[in-house]
Amino acid sequence: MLKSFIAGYLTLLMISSCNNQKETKPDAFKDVPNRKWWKEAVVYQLYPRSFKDSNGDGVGDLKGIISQLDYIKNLGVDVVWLNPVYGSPNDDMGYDISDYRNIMKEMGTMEDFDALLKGMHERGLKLVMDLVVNHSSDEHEWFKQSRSNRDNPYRDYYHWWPAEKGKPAYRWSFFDENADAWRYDSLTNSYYLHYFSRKQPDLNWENPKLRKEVYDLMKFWFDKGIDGFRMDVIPFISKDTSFPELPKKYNGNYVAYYAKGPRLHEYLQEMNREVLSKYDIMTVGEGAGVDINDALNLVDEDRKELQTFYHFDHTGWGRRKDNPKYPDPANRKLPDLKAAFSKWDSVFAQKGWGTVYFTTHDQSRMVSRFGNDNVYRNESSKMLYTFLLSMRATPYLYQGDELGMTNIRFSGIEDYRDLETINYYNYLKRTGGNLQEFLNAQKEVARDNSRTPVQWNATANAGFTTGTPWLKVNPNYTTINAEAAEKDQNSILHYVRKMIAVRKNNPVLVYGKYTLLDAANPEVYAYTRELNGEKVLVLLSFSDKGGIFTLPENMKLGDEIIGNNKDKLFVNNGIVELKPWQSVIIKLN
Ligand code: TEU
Ligand code: CA
Repeated sequence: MLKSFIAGYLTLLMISSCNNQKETKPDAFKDVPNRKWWKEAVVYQLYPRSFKDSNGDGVGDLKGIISQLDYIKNLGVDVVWLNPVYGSPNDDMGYDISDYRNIMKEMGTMEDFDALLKGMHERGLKLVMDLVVNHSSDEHEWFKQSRSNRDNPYRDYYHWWPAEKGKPAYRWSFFDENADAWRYDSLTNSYYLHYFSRKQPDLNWENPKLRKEVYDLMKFWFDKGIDGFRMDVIPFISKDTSFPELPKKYNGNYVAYYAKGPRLHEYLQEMNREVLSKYDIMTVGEGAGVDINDALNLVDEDRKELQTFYHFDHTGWGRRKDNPKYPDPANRKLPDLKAAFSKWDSVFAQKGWGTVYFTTHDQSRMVSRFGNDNVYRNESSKMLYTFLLSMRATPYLYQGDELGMTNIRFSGIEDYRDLETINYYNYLKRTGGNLQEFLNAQKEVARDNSRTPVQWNATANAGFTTGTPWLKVNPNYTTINAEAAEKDQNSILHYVRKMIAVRKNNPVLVYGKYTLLDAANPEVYAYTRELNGEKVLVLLSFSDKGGIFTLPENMKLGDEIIGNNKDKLFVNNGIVELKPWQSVIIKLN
């Protein structure tokens, strides 16, 4: 026993830790064909309400972002995706737009916006805005007109159902307290359609006038110089306007049904022709309801629709299959997570391009959900970034994850600001549901977990605001904050910068072929990436127990490119023993 241990120790591979990767080698990508800047870009998602408040009203704003542009630039990211900053009554925090060509009062002015865009471009950062055109706010002028009279010229900008035809077939609503997407409006004795809240009526894309309005407003922003759009629930824009009962084949899956409208591709091709093709910009569609069979059709270059979109497959991981509003620890099996990401890699293996992310403003915190936000917060955050930045897809990094921010886990309903949580709570209350069970579940699932203010330093309210923040600051800001991370060379923040630089210096991590290894391994996620004869191995422990990985025959480990652990990787007779949440990228000889 002791003898074999010593023998093993002697064969221990000594791998030198990574050298300075900060400077991007200019020629690193020179042999790669069919390059696109948006494939190579690293995107930082910025939720402006919670980023930085400049005037003490408790709400983040454009001037606040401007004050932190160097922080963003220093991460090494290329693109910022900014959540909606347009005119909005904020029923759904900006996803209910009342004025598409203006800036929300709380966020600042159009002058501030122009200054922000200029400041970003001066630093070589690109700006991607949110395009929310499946629905508008009910306070948009179009809707005010539309609902006023059945003969109003704006009537057909939305979907109306005259009450004399009887009640329309049921449609499920994401956010309505009654879970019903048709709402009766007595003003014209009609129902209007809203897949989201009742203050978010769905726009009628059947109407060419509405489509032209959308294309015009897109041009308005492109002409200002923005670099792209993230398109909110874009697969939902086309509807079967006869509104039949939900077809049986969907088996109650409204989201899948909503994403399969009959004219979706026609609209996207028209949008491409009229607008997108005229600019060098990037597009990313929010792919709610899109399955692997539809996916390529949206992003196949030859079809001229979108460039990329993001899927939701891994967001059901660790959640109840029948109702993802509730966590289910039994559904947290690593092989399932690998299968989801591997499946989506294969969809775009020949054509098209994907994205990869863990957190968004709609998902809870990365480290709380996929890592261990307690004892292994540092290691597991770094491991998760190693994954995001070594996949063959455009990575999206969400604000605050680079600091290892965690779920806030509110205990009472009064702390929440998100309508999804509040309206579902009211729905359960009305229908006699289990409120305590729901509140417990929201500690893990609620969208507000990722929307708490960015923790800048250890002063009051984490330096986010001098006033009262619109959503409470996580009390752990006294230790988890940007200022502390900056001073600590071992911080997640420093690692993220290093890992971004590694991606930028290693085209194999962007374009290389992805091959999953040891699919059934319950603790280790292992894969290779391969490009032009160069090959690397990525090993990731997703466990408090670390994990064991057996090297395939003939695999020869070379230099370590990056690792999240100070100690050398332990390799004994072809067996790699990973420490808890350890991650490493190694060259293969
Ligand atoms: O989200 C659309 C979407 O698919 C949601 O169902 C999402 O999965 C849900 O919020 C998860 O709990 C987009 C935006 O990202 C979201 O913030 C908006 O609320 C929604 O559209 C309506 O515009
Ligand atoms: Ca403010």
